[in-house]
Amino acid sequence: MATNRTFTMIKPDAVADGNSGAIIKMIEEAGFRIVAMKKALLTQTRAGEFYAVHAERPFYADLCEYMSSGAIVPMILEKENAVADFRKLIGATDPTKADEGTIRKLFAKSMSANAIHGSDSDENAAIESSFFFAGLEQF
Ligand code: DGI
Repeated sequence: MATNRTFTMIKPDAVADGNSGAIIKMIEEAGFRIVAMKKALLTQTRAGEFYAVHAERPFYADLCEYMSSGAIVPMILEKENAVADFRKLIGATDPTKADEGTIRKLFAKSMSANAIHGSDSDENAAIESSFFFAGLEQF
């Protein structure tokens, strides 16, 4: 299977709770290599651009407010089958439905404050990675 990349960000609830280190440890132990990483703060406008696909959904305004409420840790990750394997590692969007041992089961507080993002396709992984990182920041 080919090595490919996915994009993730540790969300404001998990960063504020001091769970970034534990989450990064789980990611590395699951075999992902960190290609790029930083700490960032989104404005509501930038959060809205990132989640533009959800613009018509009822939770969109709350999502943008929440995603700009505190620092996040965006990362690009590399592994064989990265997108699908990372979605498995983070678990379901709704933490009450997330499997035992997943990042969301362990760290998410609610459907909105669900600790971590993971791209849902190779195409979106590339778009989301370039939203946060220039080519020269990827090693
Ligand atoms: O790829 P995911 O993050 O698992 O889920 P998604 O791309 O469908 O939605 C993006 C984020 O939007 C998700 O992590 C949390 C939020 N969200 C999605 N569906 C709902 C929601 N928030 C609320 N409050 N209610 C929803 O139904």
